[in-house]
Amino acid sequence: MDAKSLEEKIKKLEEFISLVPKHKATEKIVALNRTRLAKLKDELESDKKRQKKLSSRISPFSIKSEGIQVLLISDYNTPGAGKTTIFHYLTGAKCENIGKFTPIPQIGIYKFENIKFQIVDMPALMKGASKGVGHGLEILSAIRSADLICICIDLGRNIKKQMKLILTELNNANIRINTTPPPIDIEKTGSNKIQVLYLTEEAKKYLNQDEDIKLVVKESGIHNALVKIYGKINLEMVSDALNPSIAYKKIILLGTKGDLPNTQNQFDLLKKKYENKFPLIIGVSGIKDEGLIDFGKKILNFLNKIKIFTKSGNIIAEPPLIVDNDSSVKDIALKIHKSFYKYFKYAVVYRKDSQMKKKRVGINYLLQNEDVVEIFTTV
Ligand SMILES: Nc1nc2c(ncn2[C@@H]2O[C@H](COP(=O)(O)OP(=O)(O)OP(=O)(O)O)[C@@H](O)[C@H]2O)c(=O)[nH]1
Ligand SMILES: [Mg+2]
Repeated sequence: MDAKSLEEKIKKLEEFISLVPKHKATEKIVALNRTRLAKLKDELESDKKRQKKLSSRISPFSIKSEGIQVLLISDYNTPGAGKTTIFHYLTGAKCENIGKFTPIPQIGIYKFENIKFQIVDMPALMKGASKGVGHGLEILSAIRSADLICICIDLGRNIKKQMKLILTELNNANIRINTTPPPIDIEKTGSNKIQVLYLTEEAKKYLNQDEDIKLVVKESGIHNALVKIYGKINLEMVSDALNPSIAYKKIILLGTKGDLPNTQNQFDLLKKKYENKFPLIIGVSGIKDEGLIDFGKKILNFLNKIKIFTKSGNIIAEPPLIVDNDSSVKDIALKIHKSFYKYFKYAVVYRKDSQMKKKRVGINYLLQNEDVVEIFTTV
């Protein structure tokens, strides 16, 4: 009767039920209280769900993505690596937070040639982030869904130490850097056996590892599957392909505070030591703004994206569409609306700096950066 919270009521009731002597006379009272207990537990469960829903709705870490999402991250240090300074430079947001620790993500828009990038200034990663330290799980989960991650490395501090902390936390969180998912597809079947198909010449080189590949698949608890291999693999990649929690992310390095003394050596070291894993390393200085002038162009290149304009009559639509650099007319048609694909008749492509200038093409025609496409349909 004294119990106030739901948890307390449940605890007391459980105690009560366990203490009541079980015989005919108490049978009913126990049964009634058991029902009451079940109801209270039910209430508690829906309470928890409601709270979770509420907190996820208002969590500053649940970021609605807009345009190409770019996250700024770094290790935790005082003073910081310069994320908020870069955020301010790119988005023009108010700069009163520079030099103060950023505790929750700050979101702003950076526009480059009418292309929208959503820049997110994240709180710094602390040691143990992958175990939940300092909102680490929320930060890592945001990293998993971003289009591009910029690791900011303070060139005025020990580079290896900063890189080690960040790479360790990313690795613990199963985030793979600048690699594509392994060329393996695993489809579960009802056939009660594991069959491996080697679908390219490169893949056929692994025929002699057939048994090992099957063993790794079985180890994950799958006993009936079709494993399709399309290219160069190893057993680790097979086990990666079986692990849905692995995320493959595009990541670049920004060496910050390039205006401080001796930072050229530090930048050279950063390049030498990490350019294998990070093909794009940019030196920036919040004071001179070097390196960030063409930032949009650099990152579109790095992400292998091209911009395609669509045209209808005499009007070229703005902003352009941003698509992968191996996109065809079909990808554009589908991106505009599936009816453009369904009722596709032909397209006209206008290409600058080419003899072609204007060409009538089919649905599988491959596009180039800055092409203008006009699609004609049968209806
Ligand atoms: N000399 C120099 N100082 C910089 C540069 N960029 C940032 N700073 C200074 O470094 C300090 C930290 O900068 P912030 O941009 O707040 O760093 P942060 O990464 O956002 O820091 P946290 O939010 O605490 O993780 C500030 O005092 C900045 O003025 C730069 O390019 N050159
Ligand atoms: Mg900050």
